[in-house]
Amino acid sequence: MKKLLLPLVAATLAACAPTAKPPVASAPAATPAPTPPASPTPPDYRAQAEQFLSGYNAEYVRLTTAANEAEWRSNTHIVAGDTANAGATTRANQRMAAFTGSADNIRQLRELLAHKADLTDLQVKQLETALYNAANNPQTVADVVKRRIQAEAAQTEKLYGFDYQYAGKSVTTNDLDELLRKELNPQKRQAVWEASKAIGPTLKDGLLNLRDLRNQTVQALGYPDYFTYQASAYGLSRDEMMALVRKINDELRPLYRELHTYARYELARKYKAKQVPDYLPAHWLPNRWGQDWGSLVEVKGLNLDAVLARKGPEWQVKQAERFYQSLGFPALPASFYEKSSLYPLPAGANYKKNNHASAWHMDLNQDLRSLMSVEANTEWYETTHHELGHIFYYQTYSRPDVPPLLRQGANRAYHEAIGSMMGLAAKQKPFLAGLGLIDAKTQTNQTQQLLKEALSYVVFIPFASGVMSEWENSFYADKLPANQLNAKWWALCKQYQGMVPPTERGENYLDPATKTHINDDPAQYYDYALSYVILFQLHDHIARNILHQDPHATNYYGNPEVGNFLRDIMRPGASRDWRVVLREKTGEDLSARAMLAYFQPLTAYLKAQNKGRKYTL
Ligand code: X8Z
Ligand code: ZN
Repeated sequence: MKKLLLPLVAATLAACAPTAKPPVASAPAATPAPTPPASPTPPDYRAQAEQFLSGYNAEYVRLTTAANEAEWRSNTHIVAGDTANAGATTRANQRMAAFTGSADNIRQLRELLAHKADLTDLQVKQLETALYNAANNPQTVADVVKRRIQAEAAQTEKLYGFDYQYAGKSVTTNDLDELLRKELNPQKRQAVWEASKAIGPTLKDGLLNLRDLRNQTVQALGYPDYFTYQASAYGLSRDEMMALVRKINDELRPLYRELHTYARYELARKYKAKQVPDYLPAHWLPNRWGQDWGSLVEVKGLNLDAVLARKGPEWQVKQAERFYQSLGFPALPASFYEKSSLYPLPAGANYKKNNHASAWHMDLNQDLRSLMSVEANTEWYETTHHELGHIFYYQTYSRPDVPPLLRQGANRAYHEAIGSMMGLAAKQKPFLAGLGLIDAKTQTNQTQQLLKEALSYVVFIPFASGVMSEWENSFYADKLPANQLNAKWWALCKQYQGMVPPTERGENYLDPATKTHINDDPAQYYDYALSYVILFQLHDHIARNILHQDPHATNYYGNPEVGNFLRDIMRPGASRDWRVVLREKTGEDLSARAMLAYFQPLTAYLKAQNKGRKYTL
């Protein structure tokens, strides 16, 4: 997702703030109040808040729509040297900032929040969300905000306008990813990997500038740094967030250690290396950042790539939509297909587009769009389900009961979890067999399937909760010095992923900046780590308690109860506390329990495979 409200990073502080009031609208109590003593009428704070919020929400929708339209153009039509789009985006975002961060709005929000006890829960949540948004744009430091908005637009242009070169030719990131999945020659792999990192240094000045501007912006409303600001959307301090992601990483570490050992030996054999390296060379892995190794394993009888190659990219998108519809979600509006940008640009196009998938809630209502470069392969099949998860989330909470300010996920991780869970479910054998994509009678090896899944989902955790979160925590909150950016990155890659670069990567490179989120979704990559934990919690509940199926072999297709379960979570948007929602829907708090249980059967297999091998983590 992440492209909704880029300049605002809207989220809710209120999610975890316990309030004593019942979650009711602003209607007066049904029983008549006793006659009040004759004294001046107390101010009706609920009515005041209602009036303020109705004006605020209307303007918020108007400005968000305009900013999203400009951002959409900036992300789908990038012409080298043409700054018109960046200019328009900057102006739209500045209008948005001038409103959301205005001194007048901040004052009114604070005044109303001083009377929390007199307001409804829904009002408090909206006011707190608006104040959270204000902290990203406070007009008390208007010049800082203005420079940040300009710098963000310029960084986006650089990031998505970059001309990747390999073997003397311009290539897309899809091309590079495909080569990293398929190329067998280690020298060529290294050249591909290096080509994918060439963008890093071009983003360095911009990123350092953005770090300072982002920190200074939120400091004006009392947040010590940008990382703390982002974590506060979960109701967590920076230390609490880091403790949470470290715990998740620790819990999955024993399994990761087995996968790491397994991969070192398997890849050394595959690339005919003389020795098994202690740490995985980054260019051996089938992903630019080593965050997903799923394509290393092909399960006989379950070759999804072969199926998808026959069906084509358009079918993938329609199939993902059909899956959601089968659970009772409505069809996507025609405008989704008319206005989205779903496929790679034609060869020879004289402009570029953002190559990273995203889902957009343009008008906080029914203008839903996705920006992708879908090709017929398993990675895009998964990503399509992921993005449609955001889209159906937007659609589900866009209703009169959810005020525009709260049209967000229960927290950001929930928004990431829904579609990722559907992507997991859409790759399981009974689902594929039910659709006739594979033959149900074909024998497949369940352990190999579980191994393939672990190489995607478990392997992701040290990257997301370790490398990315630690680096951004250190970058924003500890002000990592400019001459240690790359060294810190690779120290974390070694520590968490057990991965090293093919050659020395000095400070003339900036490898973290090759990850889009470092530039344009700052200090929130832990969202994905948390989303994986949540997705297994939801999937476990669906499999066991709704479908009564083995979580490893489910078929959600056509089950309305699964749809109802998901819609119950999605419908309130951010108007309910995310912890309460999780407990209510799954019976447990946020926990890696379900994820660990899912992969537990793999441990014995990996231990047997790794017997006698050297462990280095
Ligand atoms: O960025 C994404 C989505 C868009 S919200 C495609 N993901 C992370 C990534 O690609 O790094 C999905 C999982 C991890
Ligand atoms: Zn997403």
